[in-house]
Amino acid sequence: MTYDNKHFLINSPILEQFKQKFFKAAELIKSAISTNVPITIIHHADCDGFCAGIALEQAILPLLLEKLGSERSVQTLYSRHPSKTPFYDYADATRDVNQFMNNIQRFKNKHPLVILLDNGSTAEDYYALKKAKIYGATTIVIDHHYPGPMKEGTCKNDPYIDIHINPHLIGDDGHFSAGMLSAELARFINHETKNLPLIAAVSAIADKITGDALEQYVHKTGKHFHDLKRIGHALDYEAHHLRFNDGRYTVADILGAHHERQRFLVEEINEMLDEKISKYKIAAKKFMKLSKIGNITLVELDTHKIIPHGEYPGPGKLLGYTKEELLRDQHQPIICLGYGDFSLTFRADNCDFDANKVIKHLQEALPHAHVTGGGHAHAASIRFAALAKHEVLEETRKYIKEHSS
Ligand SMILES: [Mn+2]
Repeated sequence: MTYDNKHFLINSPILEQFKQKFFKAAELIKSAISTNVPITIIHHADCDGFCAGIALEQAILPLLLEKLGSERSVQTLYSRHPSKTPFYDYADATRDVNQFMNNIQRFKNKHPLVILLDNGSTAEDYYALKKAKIYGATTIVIDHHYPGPMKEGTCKNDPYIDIHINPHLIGDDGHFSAGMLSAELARFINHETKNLPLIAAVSAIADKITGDALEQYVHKTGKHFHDLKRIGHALDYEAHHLRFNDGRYTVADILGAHHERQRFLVEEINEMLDEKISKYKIAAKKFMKLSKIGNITLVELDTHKIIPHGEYPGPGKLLGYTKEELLRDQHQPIICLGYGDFSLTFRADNCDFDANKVIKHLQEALPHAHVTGGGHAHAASIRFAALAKHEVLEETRKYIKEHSS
């Protein structure tokens, strides 16, 4: 197999360590296209997930169209599904297996290639992944969430993943979003894919990624950080309303496919959102509880009682805005807990807080609370038995007091 391009968009020693995996993933996707293997992309329905999905879609669709000759035929062999959960949900895997088994029976389709983006690495993906695999799907996972305990660069889900790209597997955390990794892969699949640095940068800013890699993408876009952030904000709002729809046209427009529509979808929508969010911030400020643990500011907020269920922004975003509002300087240590009746969201900055360790502790200390979930060290969310809410909160405060500096 030859490649149109052997280099990444940016210089990154971390990406270099993965290069062979990127080549293999590109090869697998290209060979799926040339041998009529159906391709299903599943991605988290947030800004990062959509960016990852659109990057690969824009690389794959032109090649599929060239191979099959008509948009109609493309639609029989390609689909993309946003996932409301930040993991491959068992319900979604059930839908996918049912669909592809039907298509194998009815249309003599081949077993599909399932590509999971911004999803797929964590313990919560395990059963869904295994289900797709035992029914014959080939799977690629591009994720940046913590995959749980690792041994020699592999994790629990690996027996059910054909190619697994996740920076955690080589000991890196926080410098790559799924959108960045997917933009790089998109280029290896189809080097004519447009807007990739912008897609990478927007996804990363939305996911609070920092570091040299992000700076290189931002530089390549020729745009200001602030403008890229607003594109991400608009995309996040679009994703919220798309729910289970793939947003093939509007998301691509937000990311620069159509300038006039982009102006509406990004500029006007951001103005409206700024106003809406500033009102929610006033409410958050009034109802949050502040305390001090050493030099850390601890913020607690009943996020679910400020914004009506299902409206934008969701509890995690609201907590993020509250945190930004409280950060007087960029070095101030802060931990925010946003709770509902059976969920808790963590956001932290400038302290060595690791939400995944808190979660592990809660699971051991309160087995009856049925704590599930995870995410990143500084941004994660869990669910628990509603009856255990007070205990979960109390144990979390206790843990933070004992472990934070
Ligand atoms: Mn992400």
